[in-house]
Amino acid sequence: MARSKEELIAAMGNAVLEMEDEEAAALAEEYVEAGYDAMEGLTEGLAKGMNRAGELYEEKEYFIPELLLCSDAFYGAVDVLRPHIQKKTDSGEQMTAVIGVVEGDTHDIGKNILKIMLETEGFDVYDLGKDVPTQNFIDAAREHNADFIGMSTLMTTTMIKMSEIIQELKNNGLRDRVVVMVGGGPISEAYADKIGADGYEPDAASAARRARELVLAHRS
Ligand code: B12
Repeated sequence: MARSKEELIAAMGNAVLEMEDEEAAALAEEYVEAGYDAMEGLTEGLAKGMNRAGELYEEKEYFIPELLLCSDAFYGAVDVLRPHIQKKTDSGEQMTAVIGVVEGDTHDIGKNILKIMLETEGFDVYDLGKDVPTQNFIDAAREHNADFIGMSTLMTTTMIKMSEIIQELKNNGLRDRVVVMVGGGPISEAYADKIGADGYEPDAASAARRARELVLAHRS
């Protein structure tokens, strides 16, 4: 008998957690073939499995090699789901985002989820990758005439780079042209306010929705 959406979502999360890359991809195939919602499979299944792996790392049950294998399983299954994620095409607005993980930080799983969510909300996304020098954010914002800049960091030691980028946007006369959001584990609304960002959200789905609202409000 075909498995229910909830069963497959739970199984995908477990496959990520258990580092079973082939199983995770096969479950994702079964999930999309059954016609279930791909976005929900990503946020409720795969991402939750990755978050749980993060908790096990904090509890010293998993270590870096395990996390890398979990992220391999995560990405393999994301590749299966990604073409099936519905984009909002009704907006009619053309919006451009530049995103990246700040210099010194190579944690990019959250940023990669943000990219998918922003595309879903109708943004054209230029992804600068991880460990991105400040100047690259400035150059990309200018080159692509960005409406939105999203910066990510998971480490307290690299948070300062976000403030540096905002300062450089000001120095280059670009700050008023773009909406800036910040996110990642150690970031908070209070920190976003302190450094003069326009917003913060704790997860990528709400971040992308807020990005869209802020960009449209900024234009009007
Ligand atoms: C997975 C992981 C790794 C993986 C990263 C794989 C990869 N490609 O990303 C590996 C194993 C490589 C790794 C390496 C290291 N790690 Co690590 N890692 C983690 C871990 C366990 C989970 C992070 C994660 O992926 N979470 C899942 C994703 C989905 O969540 P997320 O990134 O927060 O993203 C969500 C939101 O924050 C939001 N979001 C993200 N970006 C943005 C941006 C915007 C604009 C918005 C609005 C929202 C938003 O949306 C996302 C989805 O909903 C965390 C601990 C933890 N529980 O967070 C430690 C952690 C971040 N790592 C840590 C450390 C120290 C390291 C290392 C230095 C370890 C070492 N000694 O080598 C290296 C880093 C090297 C470097 N310079 O970058 C520390 C950081 C401590 C600190 N100073 O703050 C942590 C907190 C663990 C700890 N408690 O010590 N790590």
